[in-house]
Amino acid sequence: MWFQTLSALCLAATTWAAISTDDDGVKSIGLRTHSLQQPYLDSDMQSRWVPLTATNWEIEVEFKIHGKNQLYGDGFAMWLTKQRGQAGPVFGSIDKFEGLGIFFDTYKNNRPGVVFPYVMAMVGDGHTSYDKDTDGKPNEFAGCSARGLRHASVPTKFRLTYYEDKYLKLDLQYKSEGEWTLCFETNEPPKIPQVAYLGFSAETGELSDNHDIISVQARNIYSSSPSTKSSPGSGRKGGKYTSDEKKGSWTWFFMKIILFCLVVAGGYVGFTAWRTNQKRSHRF
Ligand SMILES: [Ca+2]
Repeated sequence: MWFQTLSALCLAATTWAAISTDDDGVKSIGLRTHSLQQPYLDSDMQSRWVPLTATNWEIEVEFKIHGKNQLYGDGFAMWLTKQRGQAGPVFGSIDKFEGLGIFFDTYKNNRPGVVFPYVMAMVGDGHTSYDKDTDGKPNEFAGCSARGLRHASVPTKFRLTYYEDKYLKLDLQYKSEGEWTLCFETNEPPKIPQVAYLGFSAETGELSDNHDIISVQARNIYSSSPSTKSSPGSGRKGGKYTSDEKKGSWTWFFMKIILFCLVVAGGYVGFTAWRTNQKRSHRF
């Protein structure tokens, strides 16, 4: 009876483990306040700057950069900054920001030998200016070229994954649907302000273009095992993440339960065999 109860408990534990873990061993929960999809209830994106307090998160954005003109610019940005929705010269947002900016730069001001559109991350300390004349080169944290990002034949998306103190990765989808191209990944991520506002901005000037944010899906991630799968990208910071040191505390927890169950089951079988032997020896 006792053994049956224990078996049921073990089964429940393994079933639970199977349900709560996805292919990559990553558990996550959607952040509705940080997500946006059709039908849109508010038309003013400027009002959407919401504080992101999650420690580990993933933000997936579908966007579309398009227009009729031969010459176009300048691009758009996603922000995770201490500042909230203040207009300025950096892709429409405030300069000398504190936090992380991801720029989708469609107009090459001056970066010889670099293919545009260029996607890059800048980590602002609250004092440093973005250098528009060189497309942010002096303060680039990481980045990649993405030829074909504008007017792509498939829905264009980016996915930014962040594990505090461990990992930052930017993936892009613009070549074919379902194919993610690594832009950059690093296991030395920047410090993001404790309260950082998630927002978007775009800039046009003498040149114009359309920068559409179609959907935003933000998720809180609970696993500590970032995916190590990666395709070669032109990321500046290599540093492949190794998940050996922390293989996900939940997986380890269930492994321990299963091991415990195996030991108990083994003990029970041994005890039964011993008792049967004892009975036999009593008989003779
Ligand atoms: Ca530019």
